[in-house]
Amino acid sequence: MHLDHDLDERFPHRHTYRAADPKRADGTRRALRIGLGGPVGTGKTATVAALCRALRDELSLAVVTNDIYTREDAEFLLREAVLPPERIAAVETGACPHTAIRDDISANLEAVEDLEDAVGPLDLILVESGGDNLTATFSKGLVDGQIFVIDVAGGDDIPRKGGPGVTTADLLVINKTDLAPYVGVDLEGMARDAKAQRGDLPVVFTCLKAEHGVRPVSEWVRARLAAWAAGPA
Ligand SMILES: Nc1nc2c(ncn2[C@@H]2O[C@H](COP(=O)(O)OP(=O)(O)O)[C@@H](O)[C@H]2O)c(=O)[nH]1
Ligand SMILES: [Mg+2]
Repeated sequence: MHLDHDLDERFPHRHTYRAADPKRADGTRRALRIGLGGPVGTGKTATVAALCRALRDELSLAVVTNDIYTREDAEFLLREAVLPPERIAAVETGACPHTAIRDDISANLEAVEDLEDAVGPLDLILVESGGDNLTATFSKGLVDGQIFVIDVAGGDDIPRKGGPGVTTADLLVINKTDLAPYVGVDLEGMARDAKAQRGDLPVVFTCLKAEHGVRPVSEWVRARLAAWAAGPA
């Protein structure tokens, strides 16, 4: 019927807000899936690269990147050799990048599941969003936790402006602290504004240009993994 068809168009079948099953078909606990969102250029790919370098010796990792029309982020990660090539998958989202992580997540789910099949069992899969504005969030059907990355160069009013990424992400990363003196940004003010928006949800400041600059994020990921592994099998 006409009306049903309209509904099908608006709500594709794999559209879901439910958390994906935490178990594999064989009953073991599947990889923890962490999404990284945030505006273009804030340092999502740099964070993914640094996390891979920090964690790859102790964990079995894979990455899914989302680009609008290209495979640029995946190609950067391949060039940097942060992981073996078979552990990096690219989804070309076309049109609107946040649709592919929030509404019709089927291409991303397929990429995640294919990685588990091809190189699993995996401990952790990082999913980088194509990046757009402050409204991008991941469907809970795609990831188990989300990191939102903003940067100092975007201005110190970003935390105050809020939006679902800033207010509800499981971890807010404020990157490029090295640029603060050049752009006249007050980091303490940013921290206060972020706290006002987020209450007890964690906020970390990073400078990925510094050695071990990703450590506050990798420590958060380790803690999430420990909690995930301790969950029911
Ligand atoms: N100065 C500075 N530049 C950074 C930092 N982190 C990332 N960048 C640079 O910012 C640019 C955008 O980073 P990228 O990870 O591609 O951003 P994405 O679009 O969010 O994935 C690149 O040129 C990075 O080298 C940082 O902490 N400080
Ligand atoms: Mg990127």
